[in-house]
Amino acid sequence: MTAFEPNFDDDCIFCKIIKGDIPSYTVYEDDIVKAFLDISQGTPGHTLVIPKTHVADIFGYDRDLASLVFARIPEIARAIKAADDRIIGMNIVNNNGAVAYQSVFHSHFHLVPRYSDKDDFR
Ligand code: DGP
Repeated sequence: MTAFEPNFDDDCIFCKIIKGDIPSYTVYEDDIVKAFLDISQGTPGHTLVIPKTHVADIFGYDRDLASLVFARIPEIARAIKAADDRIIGMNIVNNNGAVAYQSVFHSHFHLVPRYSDKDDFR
């Protein structure tokens, strides 16, 4: 496996979550990623997947890091779906840059379970 060397930004709220300095509800965690519930639940189970190293946005990934992080997203999505048989779909959203509605500048993927076509999430 590629050597993975975490690098944290002391001012980053998600780096603080990774280090445990800010509490979060962990859905999944390994050496490479952490998945935790979004503080603002678009739908029940709305989860953020983040690399366990500080990368501001999609433009900061090299191929090795992308391979490690992206490979885990389908597995985490499947586990969330398997946890509740009411889940029939999922939006996976990644905002990059303030103009694209990114508000936390540590790259993250929103996994938003869908329960029906009436979910209040767009
Ligand atoms: P975005 O707008 O794509 O950058 O999404 C950032 C998300 O991060 C937003 O849905 C709310 C979530 N968030 C912000 N601060 C915290 C926090 O301290 N804890 C958790 N669990 N989520 C947070």
